Amino acid sequence: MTHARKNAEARTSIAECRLDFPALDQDISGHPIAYLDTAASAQQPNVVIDTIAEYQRHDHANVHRGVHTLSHRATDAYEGARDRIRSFINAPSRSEIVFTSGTTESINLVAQSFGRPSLGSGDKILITHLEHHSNIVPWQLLAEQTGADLVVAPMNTQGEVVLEQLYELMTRDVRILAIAHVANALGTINPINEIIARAHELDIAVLVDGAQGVPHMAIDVQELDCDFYAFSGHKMFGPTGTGVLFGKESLLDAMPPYKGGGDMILEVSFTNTTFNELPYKFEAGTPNISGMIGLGAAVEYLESVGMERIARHEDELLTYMTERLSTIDELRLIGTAAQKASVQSFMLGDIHPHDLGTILDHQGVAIRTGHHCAMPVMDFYGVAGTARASLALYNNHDDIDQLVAALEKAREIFA
Ligand code: C6P
Repeated sequence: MTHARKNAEARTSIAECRLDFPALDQDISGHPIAYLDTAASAQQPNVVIDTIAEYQRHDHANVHRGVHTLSHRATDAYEGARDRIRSFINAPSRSEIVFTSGTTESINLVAQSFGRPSLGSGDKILITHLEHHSNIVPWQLLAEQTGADLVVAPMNTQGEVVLEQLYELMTRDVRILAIAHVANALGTINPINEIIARAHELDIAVLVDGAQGVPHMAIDVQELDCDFYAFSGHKMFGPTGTGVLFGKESLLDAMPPYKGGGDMILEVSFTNTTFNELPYKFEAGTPNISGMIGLGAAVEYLESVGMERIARHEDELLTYMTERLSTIDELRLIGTAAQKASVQSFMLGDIHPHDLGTILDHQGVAIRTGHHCAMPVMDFYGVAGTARASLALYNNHDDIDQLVAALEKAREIFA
């Protein structure tokens, strides 16, 4: 049994998992920290920190290159992380797990390698109004490069994609639909099973931006039948600078490399270069070895806690948080979709979100404020930014009570 599994299985309740996260064992401005900013970046459990430190101390070398012991150890640990991640999202093959630096790179890879060679004028790229900039700008660049049109499906005031209109926009000339699993500014869970099935009826490829999905619910890419699924390590308790692109093998196989360099080739001459097999064709240069090993440990940690258990816990907390926030005078909830995960945006009277964030920080409460890299969503609600509290497996009712007390304090200060 590995360290990660022992660690989490020893915890009889999910509440005790908080003890696995050393950053949560500190005071900020004289208050215990209430970390409600996981949607921006999650804290890391001891097992991730320790796994990386162990690797750095004893096993570090470059991967896929050396015949010596350390290089073998590094390669085994790095490729072991790939196997773990494959199984975590139930991908059919390890060839379909491409390591990247994060969701942003995963989406850019698909735009440039899947989209650029095959799209042209008369083609359409379909996205929705509630996307993160990382799932907007790469498609705008692609549209400029290829002459394709970017089409945006609208949202309603609850923060849900208007499905009838999305389906009307799915026409035969749409080549790819890029859609968030969970919207980062609003917490909306899109019904992607149904959306993917509808898209496939028209042969539209679907990329799911899973940055806010993977950390909070069990993902099965075979059951979803998505063509691409992109996610980031640092939102799922792993290190920054790590990410994954799942892609169906038949699609990845047909795509040209995204970047050129070492490790992505079989043979190089000045007249002809042949490319490595999947997934290495897309992994040029020395990768983030320690980061991906750390991400493997994070995945093992998540599995040992149990994704169903995490989803239930966060659901209960989100209901509690929404109820408590609703009792505060002049607090306006932004994003009230019927299906939501882990995130609540809000405004408090006319207090600027950044001022609110600063006052909350003085009460030990960490939230994110601003546009959340989703400016079109902010425009929709007519605000420059919001305050956003986001949850993870390590949060509890005390964190939410501390948030509510700090918001009441902010109201007093601004009264
Ligand atoms: N959202 C947030 O506070 P990167 O930066 O590549 O790890 O992830 C980008 C990204 C893409 N899609 C969604 C839905 C996201 O939420 C994010 C990151 C953070 O909401 C930082 S802006």
